Amino acid sequence: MPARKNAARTPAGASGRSDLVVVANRLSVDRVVGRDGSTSWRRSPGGLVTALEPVLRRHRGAWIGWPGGPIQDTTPFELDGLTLVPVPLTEDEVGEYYEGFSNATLWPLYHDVIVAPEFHREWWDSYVQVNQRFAARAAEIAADKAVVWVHDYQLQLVPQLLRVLRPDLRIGFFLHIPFPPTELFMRLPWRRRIIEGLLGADLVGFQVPGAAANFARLVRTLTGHKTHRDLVTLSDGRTVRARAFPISIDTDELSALAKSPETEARAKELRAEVGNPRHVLLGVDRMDYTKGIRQRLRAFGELLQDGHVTVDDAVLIQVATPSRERVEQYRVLRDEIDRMVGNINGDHGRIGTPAINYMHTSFSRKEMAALFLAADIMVVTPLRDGMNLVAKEYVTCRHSEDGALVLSEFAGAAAELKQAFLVNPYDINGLKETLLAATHADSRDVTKRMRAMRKYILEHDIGRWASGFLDALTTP
Ligand code: ADQ
Repeated sequence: MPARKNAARTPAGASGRSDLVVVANRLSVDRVVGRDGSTSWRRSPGGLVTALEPVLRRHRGAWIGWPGGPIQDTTPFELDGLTLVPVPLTEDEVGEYYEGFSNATLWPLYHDVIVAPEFHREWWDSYVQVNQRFAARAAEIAADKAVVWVHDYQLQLVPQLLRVLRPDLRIGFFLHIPFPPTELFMRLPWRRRIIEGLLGADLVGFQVPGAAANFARLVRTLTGHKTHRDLVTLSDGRTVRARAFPISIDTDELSALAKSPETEARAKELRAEVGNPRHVLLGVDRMDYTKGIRQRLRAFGELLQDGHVTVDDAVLIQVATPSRERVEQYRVLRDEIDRMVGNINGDHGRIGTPAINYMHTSFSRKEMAALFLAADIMVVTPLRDGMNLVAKEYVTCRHSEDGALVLSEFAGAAAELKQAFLVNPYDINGLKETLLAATHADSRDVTKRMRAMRKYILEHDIGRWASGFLDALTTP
């Protein structure tokens, strides 16, 4: 394997074990391969990493995860005071555990079966095998009585597997995506194993209270354990708490970016680049069938078709970063969205002024902040979403307290951002009306809504989320 340039090979602490361990499908760093074939690591820009890094540093923390790609080296290494512990996956496991069971079984099942989940026994076997590997690695890395925080749907068996190996640990689990109602979850052939896997934790966190309630109901249905409010009591007397901890973003960092004169200038430039229409509408999503991109385009296309708006009134910037392209449904979606955009632009655009400025590009945080500043109306229309951070990012950037957020009722964020223009994205007429209402809204109404949402978001940032979860986990 080529040399790593910026990583030291010393594991955390004198014992080499850590008091706080995060276990997630992906490591918190991305591998960068240089021209000479040497590799180095770069911190990935996500909010989770930002939130957890300071806590991990304070606690001699370690982060366990798949480094991405075919790397087979498992030696822990240090980067910026954090111990990183790679868990390798074989190519078959990437296909079966990750793209298969995680992204083509659990992801659609947990998102209202917007597309049909596939059930394959070999995918499940691979999921079990990889969860065992993560649990075994966490058991080696965690110090005596350490706190271990497991993340997301790819690793739902880890809490129980880890508890068997290390009953001394305090184990937390957080699910970033929705948790489905009983009627849907019951389809899963391995439903009981998943619930038992999660019950290995002391604290199971969800994005919204409804997800925690779904979990409690499934616990009663599938295991017969007693539940009372957020408390599950197991037959051996151990208790598990299941509660909502709505995730947030690093508001300090983003709001500083949005306030910089450079970003403001870039936002003006962006508006000019799309033809200085009266209203700039913006959509930013991973290209995913859960995000309601089709419905958004249909509504906007019909508004142009009906003559309610022209490209002088309103232009849509739609950023859709390609994602999971080896999963069939995602390739189908991308083709369909590409075609819809082509049709709408062909019918309604003018030379130099397309109705939709459509990009697959991945942007820097700075450019994202400029896009949020440039947009009068942010259109967030998922059919189902655990939280949706884009909605929170838009609100954070609007320091002049203007800008309308059109937000799906089915995003976790809708439970907190109650002053948004809320929509049911399945209702195309309703969506059209709401888009028009947002464009015609009185500026005092828009400011009132934005002020209330900003107050809430700035008080509920990612740091508060992380410490809220860890406090609840470590306080008996
Ligand atoms: P995602 O489904 O990935 O997250 P979301 O919460 O919107 O969805 O987060 C996407 C992130 O990627 C945002 O920070 C956004 O700014 C960024 N992003 C999107 N497109 C980008 C682009 N083109 N360039 C640069 N950055 C881009 C999952 C769940 C969500 C949950 C989060 C966090 O599906 O429901 O909110 O985890 O728990």
